[in-house]
Amino acid sequence: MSKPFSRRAALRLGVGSLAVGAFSDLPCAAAEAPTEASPTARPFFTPAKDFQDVSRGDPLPHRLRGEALVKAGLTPETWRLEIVAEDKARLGTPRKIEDGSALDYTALLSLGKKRGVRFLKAMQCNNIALPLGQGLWEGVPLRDVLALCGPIDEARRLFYWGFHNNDPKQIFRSSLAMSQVLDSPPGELPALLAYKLNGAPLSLERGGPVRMLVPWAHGFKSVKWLQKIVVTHRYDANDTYAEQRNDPESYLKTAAYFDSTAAETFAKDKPFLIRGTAMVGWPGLERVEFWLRPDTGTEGKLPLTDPAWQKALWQPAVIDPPPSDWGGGLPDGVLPKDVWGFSADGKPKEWPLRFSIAHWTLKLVSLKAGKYELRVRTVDKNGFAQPEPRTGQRSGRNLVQCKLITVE
Ligand SMILES: Nc1nc2c(c(=O)[nH]1)N[C@H]1C(S)=C(S)[C@@H](COP(=O)(O)O)O[C@H]1N2
Ligand SMILES: [Mo]
Repeated sequence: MSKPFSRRAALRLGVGSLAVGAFSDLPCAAAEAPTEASPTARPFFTPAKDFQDVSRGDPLPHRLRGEALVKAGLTPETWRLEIVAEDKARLGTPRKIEDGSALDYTALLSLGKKRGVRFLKAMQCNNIALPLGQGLWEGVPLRDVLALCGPIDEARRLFYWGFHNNDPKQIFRSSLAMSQVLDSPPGELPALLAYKLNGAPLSLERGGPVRMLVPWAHGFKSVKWLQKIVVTHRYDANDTYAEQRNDPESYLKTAAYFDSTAAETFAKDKPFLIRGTAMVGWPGLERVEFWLRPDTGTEGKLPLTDPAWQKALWQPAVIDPPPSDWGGGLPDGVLPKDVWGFSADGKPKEWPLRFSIAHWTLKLVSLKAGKYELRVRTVDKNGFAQPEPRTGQRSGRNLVQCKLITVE
């Protein structure tokens, strides 16, 4: 586990205190809290069309138009969700296309009027470092939809997939344990069927009319163009991504990323800002911190076994406060009152919120001319710093990034 830069470490390095600005005679730098308004000017929500897209299909379901879209059941009028049982599992009232009992969009939205949940979430792919986009999502808990089909017997997992051009080879599947679906703790975000993003109906590009949304997990659990749910007696995950050496549950990890890892040059004697994003995973975010040292000429490569990691001097970065204008195309730029994690006065109960991002900023001052390696990392609320203790990257990219900086 990682401790914050300690008094003992300070003494070892010959610096008496942690006071900001105390580092000017190290080869490193001093950090100051940024004062400019600019760091918060970054839009917090991503417009739906600007999310990085991770979609399979030939043709891609979100490229279908007109009659093809109607045939695919991907318009609000034609969308249907089948909910059936397989194997030994049983459902009291399965919902099938063939007998007209499949759930439709109107029924889902009217359930949403009673049970709907609004919440912030960043979509992050386990194979891509930076989150793909973040928004205000709205949907209805999967458990409330399933309750329409009860009683449920002998079901251990729930499998689901979406439109796939009616070609079995194109199915993109995911799954949840029945207890993850039915027994999520009250007050915690459940798995949902999402039909709105940033106050607008969920676009086809983002998986509309309805997509699965698993708030705590990497993107592959959040299947787009959702059309089929199967409760099963099987106990194993059948996720398409489970074949890629990752953890099929894939809870989001806490990690910091530079907005750009590209090498940059700055003018001496002028403070400069470095910005980035922190993903707040299941273990929450305690702090973001940085380590600056003279360039060692390895293009920023530093094996995890290198003793330099143990001696690193980590200093705090500044996490941006909640924005007042959330951006992203939200009507009037204002959050609705009933967003998960916010109190009645419209303020978040804690910041940053789990499963969403925080922006962070570094303001570096008093740097001597030279070349530097800059690294940032998060420490989660369990006291674990990136990437410890897990170094494999198949279940989320959380290696400590490095950015090369030249001051001249
Ligand atoms: N039907 C379907 N759903 C899918 C995918 C897909 O290829 N097909 N890709 C998944 C993966 S791997 C990710 S990371 C997210 C990306 O969501 P986005 O395209 O809305 O950013 O969607 C998930 N849902
Ligand atoms: Mo993904």
